[in-house]
Amino acid sequence: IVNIGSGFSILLKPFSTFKKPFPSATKVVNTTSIRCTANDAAFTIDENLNVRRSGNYAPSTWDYDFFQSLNSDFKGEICSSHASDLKEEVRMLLNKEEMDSLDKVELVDSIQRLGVCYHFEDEIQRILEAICDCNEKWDDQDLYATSLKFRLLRQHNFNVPQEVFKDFMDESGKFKASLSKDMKGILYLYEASYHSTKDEKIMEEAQDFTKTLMKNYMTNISSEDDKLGELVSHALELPLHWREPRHEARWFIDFYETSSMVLEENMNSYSLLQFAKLDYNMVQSIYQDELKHLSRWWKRTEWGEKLTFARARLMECFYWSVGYNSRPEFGYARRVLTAVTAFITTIDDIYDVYATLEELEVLTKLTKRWDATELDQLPDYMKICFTEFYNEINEIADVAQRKHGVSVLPYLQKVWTDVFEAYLLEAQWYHIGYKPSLREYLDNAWISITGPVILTHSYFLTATSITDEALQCLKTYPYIIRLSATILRLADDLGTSSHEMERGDTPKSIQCYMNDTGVSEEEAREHIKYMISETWKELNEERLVVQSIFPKTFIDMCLNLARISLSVYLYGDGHGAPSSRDKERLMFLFVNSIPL
Ligand code: LA6
Ligand code: MN
Ligand code: MN
Ligand code: MN
Ligand code: MN
Repeated sequence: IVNIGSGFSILLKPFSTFKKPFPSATKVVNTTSIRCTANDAAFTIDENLNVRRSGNYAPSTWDYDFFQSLNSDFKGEICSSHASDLKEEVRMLLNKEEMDSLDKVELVDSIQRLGVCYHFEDEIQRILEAICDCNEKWDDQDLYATSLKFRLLRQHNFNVPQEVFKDFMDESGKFKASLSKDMKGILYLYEASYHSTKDEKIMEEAQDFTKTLMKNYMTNISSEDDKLGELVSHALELPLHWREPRHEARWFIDFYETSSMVLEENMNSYSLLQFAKLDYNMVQSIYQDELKHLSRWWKRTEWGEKLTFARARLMECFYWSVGYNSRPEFGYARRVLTAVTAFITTIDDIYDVYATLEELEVLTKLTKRWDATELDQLPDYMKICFTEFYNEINEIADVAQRKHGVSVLPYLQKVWTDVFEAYLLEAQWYHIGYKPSLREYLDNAWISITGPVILTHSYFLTATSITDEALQCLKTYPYIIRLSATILRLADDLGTSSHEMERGDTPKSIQCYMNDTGVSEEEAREHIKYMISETWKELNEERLVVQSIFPKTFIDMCLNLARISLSVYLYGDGHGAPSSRDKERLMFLFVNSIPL
């Protein structure tokens, strides 16, 4: 069914004098009326009688002048020397010998949640190794301590078995009912349970048990000003392990400051908090410089004026790139990945909305040959887009080749052409009204959501040295890429498919599952969420499997791609149709500093 040639054409009912897409089309397969349910401005007819649909996306909230006006006080010598003093105070705390192991792991946990653990990786590693080495007895600790240690160790790839929780269970394999009084312990067990792999029954039991208790706790909460309640509801929204770290840090800094965690007499946590705030603001000022640079690039492309049908989302694209890797030293990677994400956004709109099927078939063939001189065969808007696109990607490949002495372009070419083919297949499905099964859809959709593009570029942008083994593995897309991309796809479908269906698009995972099983949309959405959590378990497992092949930075980026997608689509379509909450989040991240 899907192998339709370029002779395919559709007759428009309300405009039946127009033949679409090309006047030369000869074979009329069927008399089909264009679905135009969104509203009456959802498409236009161009001078060659081609139907040009519109995604009906709003213009960007952020313009060039706004980016150029960004300004921060948190740069310069005085600021960095203050920060390095505070940093040494925190380091001394971490190195303190007389601290007991629970206090130490609590400190590590706070440092991580406050977003500054990247400064203390060696110290943290040593602390966790010490806990493993001294074969601490797990059985004389309470639920809170056990859960916290378990989570930290698993976060850092230490092998700690789920059986450490056996003592909290009764003979029938259920967690003891008496634990329900210990809400802090329950919360920490809940967070720990997200570090499980697929067949860990104790962890699964732990998650069901804690989730129910936490939900009850929230319905019975008595005081507005309940700090534990605040943590519990935050955790129920998304567990820590799934959260995009930078936004989480911003949230936690506020929480930490107003909770009893910082008592006035506790100078230790006071310097930690000060350090976290200052570091946050200093890194934010680096992001602002990157945004200024990027907005100059974006202006130079003139896509905003020339490709008006597409979403202009520079700020949102930048947020994706911070999500993949927020470290200050990865500025070049972020700039490239922001541009890549902007390409994806525009090209996706070309395939999904604006182009005719015939144009897409020609385009997909040409991009496979990767030859800019052939672009003449394409309509102007495609020429504008792909001239810039080739230049940038070739340049990225050059930079990587100069750095590593490896020919990188073939790898980039392959991921992009795979995406374009996946895009084309979806466009073909849409045009003939084909309804794939969920399985068939996902086999294509983890590629069409561009997870492989992002992660392949990420590898070349961040690896300190490139190995043959990693290259071999990248060529056939390691499973970890598929897992991460699957979460991205499912999260995107949860956030964007309502609008996509309204506008007209191929069925997405929710609709495919409804077609497969006959369930309601609500049930299908629950199923997709369940699939996300099952995929996370595999991701937890796979990150260990590929440790010997890929650098830690790359593996972290695979997990972070899953995290940033859950974040962007948490309140709806935070990429295409950002809500006021999405905009507020971007203000927190990139515009407003934290008062010291
Ligand atoms: C998805 O839009 C899109 F363009 C993004 C930039 C977000 C995901 C991509 C990354 C991580 P849309 P479709 C770069 O929901 O058509 O239109 O595949 O994607 O559902
Ligand atoms: Mn860490
Ligand atoms: Mn789309
Ligand atoms: Mn698409
Ligand atoms: Mn989508």
